Amino acid sequence: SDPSPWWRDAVIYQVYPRSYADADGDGVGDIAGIRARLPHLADLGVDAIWMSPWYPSPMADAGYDVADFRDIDPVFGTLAEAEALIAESHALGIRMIVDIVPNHISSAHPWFQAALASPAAPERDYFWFRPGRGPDGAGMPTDWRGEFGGTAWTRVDDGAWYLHLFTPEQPDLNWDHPGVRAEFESILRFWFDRGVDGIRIDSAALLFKDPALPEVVDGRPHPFHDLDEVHSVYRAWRRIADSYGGDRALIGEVWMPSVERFAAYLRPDELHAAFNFDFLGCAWDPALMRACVDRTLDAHAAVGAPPTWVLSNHDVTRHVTRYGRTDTTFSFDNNLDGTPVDLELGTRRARAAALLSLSLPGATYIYQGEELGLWENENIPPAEFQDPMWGRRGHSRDGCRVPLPWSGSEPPFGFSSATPWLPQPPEWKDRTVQAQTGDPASMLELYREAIALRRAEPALHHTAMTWLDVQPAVLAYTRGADFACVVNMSGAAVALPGHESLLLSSGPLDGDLLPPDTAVWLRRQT
Ligand code: ISL
Repeated sequence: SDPSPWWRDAVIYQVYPRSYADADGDGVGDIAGIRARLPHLADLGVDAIWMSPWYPSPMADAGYDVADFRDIDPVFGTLAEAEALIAESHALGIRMIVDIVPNHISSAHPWFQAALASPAAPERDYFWFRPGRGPDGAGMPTDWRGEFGGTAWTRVDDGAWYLHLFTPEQPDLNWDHPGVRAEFESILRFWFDRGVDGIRIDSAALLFKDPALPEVVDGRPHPFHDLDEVHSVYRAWRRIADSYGGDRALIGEVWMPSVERFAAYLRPDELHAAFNFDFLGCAWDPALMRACVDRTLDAHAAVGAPPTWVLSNHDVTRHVTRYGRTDTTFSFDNNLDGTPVDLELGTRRARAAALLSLSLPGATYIYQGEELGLWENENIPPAEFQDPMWGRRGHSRDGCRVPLPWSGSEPPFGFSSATPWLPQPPEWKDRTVQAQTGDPASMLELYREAIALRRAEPALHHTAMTWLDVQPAVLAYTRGADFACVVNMSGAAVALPGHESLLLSSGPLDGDLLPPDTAVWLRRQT
């Protein structure tokens, strides 16, 4: 009933706990490190933290293989420390969102261990165990391909196969089983009872499978993606969230080719918000970007949900690198084809993109390190890759997961006293928090200033945006009565539209001209 709940226009910062800060000196980030570095997030001015998984896990998929949703992995700390972090964040006015992974659990989870112990174990029904095809059952039950590439079935000692859309260490749960529903509803309550303000739902459109296990055929309903039954789960979760007083948010990771199917998740009785992968995947191109913004606004307006703006996360190539690619091809994935990357260009565009994503209507997500202008580490030796996607798809997500540089002039840059779990580029010496603090030209000070202005600027809260016509390769729009954002995506400098004052600029101006790949926030004449 609050007309402007926090999740509608929050700035939400994704903490990837392995790589934020390491207090205990094992080379892996931990909760004690996050607590010690909480002032960084308070100075940045974010409204909320989204914590990637911190639960006990064999770490086959960096913690997205959860063995116990009600505790904390010892590498990160203890449940008591997590509770202290939630309290300390709240004391700073920062909300906490935890990550729940409902499609699968770890093969080390007691349910799966019990299921393995005997074909007759009732726990088998929590999963998708099936006999194989062929006379000796040696053929996989289906030809489904896993989400990371590779096969989606693994055979156990008694001859049965189980389904895993990700790695074999992540068996898929059977959501037709009432025990699975009950367990996750209880897990939601467990974290809401500990004061968390929201839940990020991993792979939210998976969960259900067509029990007939048909093959994937173009033009036929997909057997395991976006089945209608999934909505009943989120309706139940919404009732639980609402029972906590109305400001607990459900935020879905919903990758969906169709805007309509995507919007079906965003309803007053389902999810509050979902990540905008359309925007994340958009190339630095004015026509594509404008069309993407329009699609986003239309789709969300139709269902009354807040748009979200996401530039990077722990699964995709960092956007300094994406925007720095000097050809027009575009992909989330690593630069497998060796396309040249101009990091100076990428940084300039990332600065402009920050002003874009922080001034569009809705909520904005920041992936840790983006406020430092970090680029993808494309020089990690394959022998050091940790990501299971590497072995299955020939692509590693490790380059965007590298530990943050805090201080000093060489690795580990204050992240740890030990060697970090992934190598940091020595060139990050200019991108540490320490090096950037107080430097008005730095990415960090740009983010701090933009977030502070956004917070204080009434025109940036609960107002619509209207395009301003400058020229086709310039994205310009107004918010409220007197605020404007202008992003020059053309190859030449353009005249700024008339304004009363300049509020913020992503880079140096050329007199009254806005150089290419530069953005400004303006106070307009009224
Ligand atoms: O990573 C991707 C593209 O590079 C996506 O296809 C990703 O696999 C998908 O968005 C699901 O991601 C989430 O669940 C995975 C986990 O590995 C990812 O880190 C997580 O964000 C399995 O839990």
